[in-house]
Amino acid sequence: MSDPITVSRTRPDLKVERPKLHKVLLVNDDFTPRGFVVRVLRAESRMAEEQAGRVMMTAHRRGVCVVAVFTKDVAEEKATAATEAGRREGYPLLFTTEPEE
Ligand code: TYC
Repeated sequence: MSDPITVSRTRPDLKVERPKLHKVLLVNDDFTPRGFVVRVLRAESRMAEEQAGRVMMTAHRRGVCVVAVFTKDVAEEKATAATEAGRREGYPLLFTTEPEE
């Protein structure tokens, strides 16, 4: 007779950790026109006019505002694309990223 088959009933110790999310931050400056910031937010983040206006004004008043949260790669791509949209028009508009706590 063949050997009995042994089935392990203990689960392997799976540690699948959720990737840390990263914030896309809009940084205030003294030169980029408010309307242009709103246009970039609408184009790059698909935001409605009102929400884009609120995000822009929060960055304007407080220095910085969270725009959205994504995985690291996506957050970096979005920040780079939005920053480049400003550069193409000669503005110092800056989007950065940082990991969520
Ligand atoms: N502070 C700019 C101005 O008064 C407008 C502005 C808002 C620029 C938010 C950047 O992230 C920004 N024209």
